Amino acid sequence: MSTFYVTTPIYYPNSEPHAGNAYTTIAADVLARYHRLKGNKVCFLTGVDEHAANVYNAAKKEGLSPQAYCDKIAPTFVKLWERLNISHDIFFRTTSDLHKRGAQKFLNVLYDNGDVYKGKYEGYYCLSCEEFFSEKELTDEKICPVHKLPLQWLEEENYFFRLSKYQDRLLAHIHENPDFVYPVARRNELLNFLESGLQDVSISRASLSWGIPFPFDPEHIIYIWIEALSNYITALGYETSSEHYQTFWPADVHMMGKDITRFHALLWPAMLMAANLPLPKHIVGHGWLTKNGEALSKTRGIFIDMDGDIATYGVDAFRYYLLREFSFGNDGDYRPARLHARYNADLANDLGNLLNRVLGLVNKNFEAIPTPTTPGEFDDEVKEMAQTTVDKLDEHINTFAFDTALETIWEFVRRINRYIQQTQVWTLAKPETKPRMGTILYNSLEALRLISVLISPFIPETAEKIQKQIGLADFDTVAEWGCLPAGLTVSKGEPIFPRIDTKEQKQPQPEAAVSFADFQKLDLRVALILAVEPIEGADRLLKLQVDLGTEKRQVVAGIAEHYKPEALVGKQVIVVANLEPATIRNVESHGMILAGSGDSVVLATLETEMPLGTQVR
Ligand code: ME8
Repeated sequence: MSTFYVTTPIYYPNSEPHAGNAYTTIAADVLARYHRLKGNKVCFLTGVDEHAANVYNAAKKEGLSPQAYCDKIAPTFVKLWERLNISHDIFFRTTSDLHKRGAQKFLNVLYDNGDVYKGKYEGYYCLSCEEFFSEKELTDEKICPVHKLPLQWLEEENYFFRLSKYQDRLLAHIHENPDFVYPVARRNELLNFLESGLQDVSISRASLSWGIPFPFDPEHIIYIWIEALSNYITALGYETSSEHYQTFWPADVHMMGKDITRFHALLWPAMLMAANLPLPKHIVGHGWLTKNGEALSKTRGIFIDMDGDIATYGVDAFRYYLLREFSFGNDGDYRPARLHARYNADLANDLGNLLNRVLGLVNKNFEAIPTPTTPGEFDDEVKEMAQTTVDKLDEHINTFAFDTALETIWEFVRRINRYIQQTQVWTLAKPETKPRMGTILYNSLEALRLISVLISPFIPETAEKIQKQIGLADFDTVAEWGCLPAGLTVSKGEPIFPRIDTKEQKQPQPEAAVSFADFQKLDLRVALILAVEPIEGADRLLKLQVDLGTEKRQVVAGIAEHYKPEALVGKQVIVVANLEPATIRNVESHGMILAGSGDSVVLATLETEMPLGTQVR
């Protein structure tokens, strides 16, 4: 059995957790759940980084001891993780004895190996980042580039770690292991930084009292980052080299935001090299979640209303939105209207309606899940797609492309919707076609079972609901086609994602009546999308080449936020062929593509394909 060890950062408990922390933790949870699903032995670690100056200051403000303050805040993290269905194995606190003893042992090893020495340090320090900034990184105001708060001048006698000694080994490691740091942009940032040279880092503080004392000089406490990074091994039982530690170290994935990738990809590996320990396999630094374009920040009071959105849409919709909407390595702007749109389009419509429709047909026509006796058109295609979906999903998860992973599953969901449509299964209730009807419904339910397995790392509650409705007693984890037993009694099928209409949403007003003669002026034609390209500088627009049967045209469509270019090629659409040509963002457009346009945008198509150029009336 393979093992899989995934971690989140340990978060500062200077205040309650926010959506940025949730984002990282949900992503790590997907990995942990996915690997459990594959039968791997998993350890998922998260926790809090308690010995921080910002924690000390927050405690002081409330008139509490730092420990009492941590004891109050740490449980709010646990509570949020429960609410978000996070399946961590360890919630670690750095005020625990296990950590204190482990961190001290680790420092002793660094010292004994000759990589710790005493020297003098002075510089500008950010109490929120817990980091010194060099003059060249700062403007005259000496403001923290991350928190935009004034920095403090610190001068003291410190212990130093010989980070510079590891420059060449780090460079070689990152070059030789192209997948050590994800995504590539982050790797390049690090390589640039490394090329400019590494300096030794100060790893002790004499002026602070809140922290873990140096094992060989109790006047000093261990610099928070050194102590914090070591949590990834101390939590496993590094101190006693426990069996757990031996099983899981080195970590498979350290998941975090891009703000702290440098600590994890340079300082931490250098410390591990100094201690002769193996390095973690992947350092994944995702982008910033922003709100109205601004970074979320405990310090500056910019946050996302998680409670409100979860109360309205449910935990799974929140998890789904975060993972589906943003490309994982890039920044993403959180927009409640987009959550709403995704809920109605992807969850309620594509998935929820599919389940409901299939269960409805089974209930109406059969006593229980029918036996698939009568293969027919499209069955093999659906089965093949099931297998390619499983394979592609694995690839995407292994490269942390959560959005593409979900899109891959949803392509399959939409394929099953089309299967229902293509086979017109609801028309097959007559005795002579009923066996075929039973087979199509069996296949659709098997597809839904498989879909429930594949979505379970992302939206576990929904996955369970689907399996219960299908009639499975225990959660079935087999990601292979053909495992659904016939004969199960399915449930009536409560909607798993009831459609939500916002109150303020305006009901579309009927337009003023047009004459039939006016309507006839429109030349609507069936067309095939041949090629699609993005338009530079226009996030919402795509440039499409379409075939109208008699001619080819270029059309600009405002659908880039709803469709990926590659998902459009080969689709039949309806084009307004006699619209005046227009130039949009310097690109000529000769016609318009029809689409349903509400919370989401969905292309209008014919129920079954027709010859290109066919008139639509
Ligand atoms: O840095 N968008 O803790 P921290 C996305 N204790 N993710 C965000 C985010 C945002 N706007 N804001 C925060 C620390 N995060 C140290 C870590 S680890 C040995 C020590 C997430 O409470 C993201 O994962 O400041 C980021 O790296 C982390 O929270 C920082 O949490």
